[in-house]
Amino acid sequence: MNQRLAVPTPQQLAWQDLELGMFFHFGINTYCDQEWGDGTDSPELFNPAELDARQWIRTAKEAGFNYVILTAKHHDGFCLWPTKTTDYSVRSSPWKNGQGDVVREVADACREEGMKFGLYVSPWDRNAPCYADPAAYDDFYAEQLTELLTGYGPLVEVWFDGAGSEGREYDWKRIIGLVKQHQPDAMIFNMGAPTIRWVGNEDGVAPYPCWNTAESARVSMFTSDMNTWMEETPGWVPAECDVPIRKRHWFWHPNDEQSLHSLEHLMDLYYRSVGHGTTLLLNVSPDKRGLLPEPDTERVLEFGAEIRRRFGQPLGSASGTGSELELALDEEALVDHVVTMENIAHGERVHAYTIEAEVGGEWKPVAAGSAIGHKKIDRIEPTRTSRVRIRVTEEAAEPHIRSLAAYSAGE
Ligand code: FUL
Repeated sequence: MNQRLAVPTPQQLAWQDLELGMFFHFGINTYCDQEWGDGTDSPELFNPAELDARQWIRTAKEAGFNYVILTAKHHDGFCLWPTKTTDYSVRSSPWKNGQGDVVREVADACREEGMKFGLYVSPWDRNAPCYADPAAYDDFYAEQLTELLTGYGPLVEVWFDGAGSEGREYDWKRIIGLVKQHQPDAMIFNMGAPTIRWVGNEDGVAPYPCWNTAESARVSMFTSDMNTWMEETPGWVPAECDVPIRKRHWFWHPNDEQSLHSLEHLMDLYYRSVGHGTTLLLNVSPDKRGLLPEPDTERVLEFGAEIRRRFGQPLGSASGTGSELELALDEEALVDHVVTMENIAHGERVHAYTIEAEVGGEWKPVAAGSAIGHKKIDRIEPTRTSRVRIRVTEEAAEPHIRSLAAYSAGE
């Protein structure tokens, strides 16, 4: 009965536990007040005189983020590392007299701070003349990837963006082969033979239920086409929700603080991403100086603090197998959140469940759902109780509940 259930690899399992990632969109666009460069902006513009990758990583860490992803190359083709493949890179910029390497600085800061590090490498390249020749570009892209996969230590994720590549075929067999060869533990985002998938929007929210199994996902924001994944793509392909902290702006823009999302909005995203069992990849863009701007830093720290305030300390928690699990609290409390996790190493077994609280000697339903997967957060009507239980009403196999926890978050 269990045999048909998809299960994660140990690497996927570890990645799903990370829950919060920070995206850094940084590059030539940062200097041009634009989201998509066309590959003609001069490298002379790139000069992050105060660049301090430690400030980025410490902020991420202090806010409770567990991995970061840097745009090593966005669609404009400008490379943040001194690649041998093109002159369109930091090497042609005045920054550190062309001797700098942003990828190196972020990788070093991550190593020092114990932060997991990943890279975004846009397949679509608007600068490379060879882009027009698919075979030549495959060679070029493979070389760029090899530099990144071999030069900067362990990577947690490689982010393959479908934007601009709608309808274009790359040599995925070769690309995925390179990732597997050099970074066998890295997650592969959405293309080729992915191990994680795009949630399908850039709003930072997952639908509910958001099952961990999938056969395809959308290519990009600009098409309703679904990706064709290679045959060896695993059945277990959990979703990642990406969203910029400034409304629809992935790169930094001057005088744009009004587009910073509110704390309330970010908390809503948290409930609808992590709370629906996915990871949240929140973009905070470094500015022209090469620093995370103060208002964004403050907001993301507030966000982390609010997550800790609500979910840092449960009133109690229980774990176990079977269709029913009870959590007895030490004393009666006002419960307003119940957070359930499956032990997904055994697959996603729960298909329907009810959460009940004992009130006046009777079990009263307070929440119900379908998927649990890595995590489900149920915000419930504040209920005074000392006993909470989950009843699984539909299951693929015997449920393994990693944790059933109750909280009094005051929200
Ligand atoms: C999209 C890109 O076009 C945006 O610029 C950004 O990089 C986002 C994460 O993915 O597809």
